[in-house]
Amino acid sequence: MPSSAYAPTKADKFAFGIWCLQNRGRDPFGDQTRPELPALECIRGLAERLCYGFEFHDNDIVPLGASAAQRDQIVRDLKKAIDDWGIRPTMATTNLFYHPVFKDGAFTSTDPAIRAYATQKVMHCLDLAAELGTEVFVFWGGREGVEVDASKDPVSAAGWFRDALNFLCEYVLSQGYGLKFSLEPKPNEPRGDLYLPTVGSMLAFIATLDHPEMVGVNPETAHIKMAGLNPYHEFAQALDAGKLLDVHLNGQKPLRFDQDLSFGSDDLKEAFFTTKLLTDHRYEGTIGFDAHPYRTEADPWDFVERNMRTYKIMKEKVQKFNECREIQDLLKEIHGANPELGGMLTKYSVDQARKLKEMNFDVNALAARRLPYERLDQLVTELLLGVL
Ligand code: GCO
Ligand code: MN
Repeated sequence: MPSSAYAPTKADKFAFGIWCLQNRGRDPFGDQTRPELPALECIRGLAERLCYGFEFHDNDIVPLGASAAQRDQIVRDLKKAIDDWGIRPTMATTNLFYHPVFKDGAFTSTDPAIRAYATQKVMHCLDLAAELGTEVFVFWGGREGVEVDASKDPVSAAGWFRDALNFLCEYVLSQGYGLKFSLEPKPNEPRGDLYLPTVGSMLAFIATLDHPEMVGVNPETAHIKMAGLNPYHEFAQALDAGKLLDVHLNGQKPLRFDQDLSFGSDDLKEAFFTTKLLTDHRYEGTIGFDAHPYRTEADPWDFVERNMRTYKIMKEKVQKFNECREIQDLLKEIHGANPELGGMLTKYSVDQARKLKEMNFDVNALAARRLPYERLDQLVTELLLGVL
């Protein structure tokens, strides 16, 4: 297969956080290993590689403390660049974690002034997002958590978080912005424990908001694996709830610090099933990557290219899976038992309940059915190894 077969196109809807490209290779034990690229250079590089969009924090674009005039000039330059280069600002988010003011949380700080400041900072970022034509607005609660449980009651913290989101939903509505919120769960890091650690916790929390219809979830592979969970299942839960507004794809070894590896670099099978989920269910949002280049890289461009390329290769593998005769025959067999009972539980009625209670099941016969999963899984392995 020629290498160009996997070249990205705008129709793939790939997007990268510009903070991923700006990453300087700093970690808690070592200094930066490469220079930080200016935002516009990141955006131009993405556009040149036919990336559909970019994602940004307010302060990736407008430095904290910039004057109104400076902000306006930056936004004018950015708008021109976006038009000239044909790339979209697909997702915006607020940096509520870097400045020391957020050292004990933003919306969940014990200080009402800090909660108010955080909310005000988001309002400015919402204005920016609306002005640039962004559709999805993410909240990643990087500092919304604790090390010391004695310091605050998690129920109060959830209430403060809820108040802020309700307030901000009303702000979006009152301004007539067409923005949707998307909450990004993470179990820990940089805090010892973060509130709302999984897709399930986010979905339950969203149901308690005043405008749940405005709020979805932005799951990230690495965050899921840090909790030891299965990304395919977590993404699926958000999708099943109609809440998968956007995604952060990357790679991660389970139960470790946040590694932010490239998509598929750690676990090809997981990358395959994530791609399969998004493809089979016709997910229409952007394919966002939130990872960073290895600390040993001099620039981010091999990193950018490999993430998109792996996704496209996986998409081809998904098509092969769906067309492979042996796989499909096995699936037909696996799903083919007792078709006459398939609709048994889809609609309740008194009659149906009586009928069910009166049924006799030959459980030994049911238990005896062959489920050829060794062969099925081997076929997936061979597909991924390129020999199928
Ligand atoms: C992380 C997060 C962040 C957020 C981003 C949006 O590093 O754990 O993934 O990258 O996605 O900052 O706020
Ligand atoms: Mn992320």
